[in-house]
Amino acid sequence: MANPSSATPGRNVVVVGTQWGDEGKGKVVDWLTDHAQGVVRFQGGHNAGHTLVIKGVKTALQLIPSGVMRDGVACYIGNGVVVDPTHLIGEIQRLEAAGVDVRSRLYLSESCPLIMPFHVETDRAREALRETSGSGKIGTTGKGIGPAYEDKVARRALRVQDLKHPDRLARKLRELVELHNAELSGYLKSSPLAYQPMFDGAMKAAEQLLPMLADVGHRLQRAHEAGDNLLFEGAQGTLLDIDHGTYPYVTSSNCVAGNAAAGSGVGPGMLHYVLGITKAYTTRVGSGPFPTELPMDEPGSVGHHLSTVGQERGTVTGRARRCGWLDAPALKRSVIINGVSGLCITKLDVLDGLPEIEVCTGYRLGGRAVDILPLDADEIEACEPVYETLPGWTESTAGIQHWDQLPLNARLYLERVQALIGAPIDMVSTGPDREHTIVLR
Ligand code: 2SA
Ligand code: MG
Repeated sequence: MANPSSATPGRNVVVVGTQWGDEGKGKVVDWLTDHAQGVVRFQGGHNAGHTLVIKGVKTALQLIPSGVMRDGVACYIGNGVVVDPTHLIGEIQRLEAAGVDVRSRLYLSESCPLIMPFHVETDRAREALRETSGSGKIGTTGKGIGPAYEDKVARRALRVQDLKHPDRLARKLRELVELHNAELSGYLKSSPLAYQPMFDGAMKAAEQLLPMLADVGHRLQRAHEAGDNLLFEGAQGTLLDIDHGTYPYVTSSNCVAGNAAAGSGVGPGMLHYVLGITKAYTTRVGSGPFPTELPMDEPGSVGHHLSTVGQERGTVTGRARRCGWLDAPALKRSVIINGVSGLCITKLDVLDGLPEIEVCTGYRLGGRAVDILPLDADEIEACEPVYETLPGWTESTAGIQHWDQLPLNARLYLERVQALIGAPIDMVSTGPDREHTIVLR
């Protein structure tokens, strides 16, 4: 399928970030949902922040799939997602207050691990310790994501399905509270947390969440057989993937397209097209190597331009995102790992008015030329980017809907990027609204 928005029944699309997150996946998923009957989250948790602008009104989603903003679209939270029950209920209620029906079409996998208050506390206390000990913060979102995935891998996590069985929940929770309190009040020098309020909170959440419990993988299979078009919505980005990212400056899940199957309970044969979302430049929030990073403080500098015009602040934490030029060797790796079928370039309009645009085409590393992002974070840190300079454009690209209407230099920039990365550009986003979209091919 050449076009990600093809309405061929039963054709499913995976949307993944090819950089360090915040590529604009939410907007693209919402736009593609015009042709989809279901949207699936398969990893991450409420560390994600997907900002949608619909008719000028901004909505930020964290845990609920971006398809929720289209009436009647089914929303699935797959087993690969870590769920903070209190947060999920709050997010549902905020959407309901804005007039969006959620409960009748949200399906929550009963296999999702739960994020509990001790995970949040541990996440924050570990970051504080990393800072004071000088080992360096990861810059997590402080939502308990890492510690919750640790419990999953250690085979002791509470899962959504435990909410159905109060006795089992109580037994597992007691053990977990004891374990985590030992770490909290031990070397983390933080306060231990009480069991009872946590148990009561979980039982209260259960009342609200149990009606949405589902066997998500099986439901997706049946929806697929009935001809539904499904969208698998990635969170964070490939360079934050636990295995393939800039480890240890990564999140704790697999963000790559391959996990769309494992994280939702379907077979890989159900994934037909992988859309890689790529910002026309690069941003990163949190610590870790970033070869094309630019200084951002000085008004008039390119870094300042990208940060301010691009409004580069974390949706969840409000942190300023680090900004830099597009990094082709990093994208090349993302294209390979994800098996990208086509790219969607977002936020092109942010480059409007820059006299010159640089693209990183490779690195110098210890006297060698390197044309793909290395795997070792220390080596990435030591990479010196090699740039190619292209002419900018003075015209505004904001809101343009047709390729032919883009300024010539903008088209030349995109064509050069396409050639460097090794994947076709199938879409371009020229603004936050649904209509600000160019479809190619
Ligand atoms: P965590 O909390 O354990 O997942 O953090 C580990 C690293 O992963 C990064 N990370 C993110 N990077 C970009 N965007 C994310 N979502 C929010 C957003 C972030 C925000 O959309 O803006 O509001 O700050 C996201 N989630 C996790 C994180 O910065 C760490 O580097
Ligand atoms: Mg985001």
